[in-house]
Amino acid sequence: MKEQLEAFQAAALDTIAQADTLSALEEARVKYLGRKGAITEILRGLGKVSAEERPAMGQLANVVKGAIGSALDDRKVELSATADAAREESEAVDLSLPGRRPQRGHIHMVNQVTEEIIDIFAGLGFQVAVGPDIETEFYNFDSLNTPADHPARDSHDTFFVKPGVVLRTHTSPVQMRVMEQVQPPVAVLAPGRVYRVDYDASHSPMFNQIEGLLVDEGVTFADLKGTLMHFVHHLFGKNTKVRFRPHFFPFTEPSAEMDISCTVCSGKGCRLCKNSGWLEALGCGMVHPEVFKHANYDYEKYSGFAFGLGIDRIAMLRHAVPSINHLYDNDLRFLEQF
Ligand code: 2NM
Repeated sequence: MKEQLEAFQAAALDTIAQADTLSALEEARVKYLGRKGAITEILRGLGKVSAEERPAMGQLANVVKGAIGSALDDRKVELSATADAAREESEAVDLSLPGRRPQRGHIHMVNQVTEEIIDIFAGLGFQVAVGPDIETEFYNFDSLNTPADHPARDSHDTFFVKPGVVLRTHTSPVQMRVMEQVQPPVAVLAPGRVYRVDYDASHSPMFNQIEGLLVDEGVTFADLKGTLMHFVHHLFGKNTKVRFRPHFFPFTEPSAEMDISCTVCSGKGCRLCKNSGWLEALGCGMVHPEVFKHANYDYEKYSGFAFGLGIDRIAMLRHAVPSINHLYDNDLRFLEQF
């Protein structure tokens, strides 16, 4: 039995020395010292050993067990250290690698154009005013001289929140609210989101508008023209031509639409301007006396001009964007280009 134990120890120590992973080592522990392991098997043979020899054999068995146990412990310490070192190396940070540039956001193209337009009018003394997207029919229509039977007021053109309450179809109600608060002179710009029931390549149910309003004593259509020409020359360049065509709006009289010479062909005729040489830019006019009545302005003393333009259309012209919906789909592959 002594030889058996010695051979057993030698085999165990050899296996332990050769175990090169923690799991191989655990396998060895189970094999030699486990409850169903080889040492148990040998100790069972102790019964057949003579009574004189038994204590010595028992002692030897314990020595062998102890030797294997401490060999296992020592090897475990070694292997753990190796495993730690390997993990440290694989997880090490290479400080010489170039960093990853964090993605940086930027101002949306529509808001960039809004800010440009505001800057131009701010240079003329206009101030920015804002108001709610959800408006009463009174501020959105009635106070702006738009009669109850006007086609723009039906649910085919206007989003109704509930009877008497709409999503504003223009930012004019903002100007109305300003006029209620302050007496002339006023010069305000009202930028913001507006909503209309319309959806195709050139219409989005939500779009952005800027309206302007200037009221004082002696304001004329010549002031309107001069102001808008200054604006166009600064936004599109000094060589841009303008023309005014008579139009109708309920809240201005007279009213006009202003065209600018085509930004692509400078008026020679191209696909963008449908060979006309002109692009529709904005609507404008002299504020209707009925509007001043609602504002409690003395329409004998004061006169004023107002205008409104779609920022999206201008942003599209600027960057040759084929569909307005590109502006609002929030596809970063598109937006990041501007
Ligand atoms: C436009 C065209 C013409 C306009 C009128 C007013 C107000 F409040 F003074 F009555 N604000 N904006 C106006 C006038 C808007 O958009 C095409």
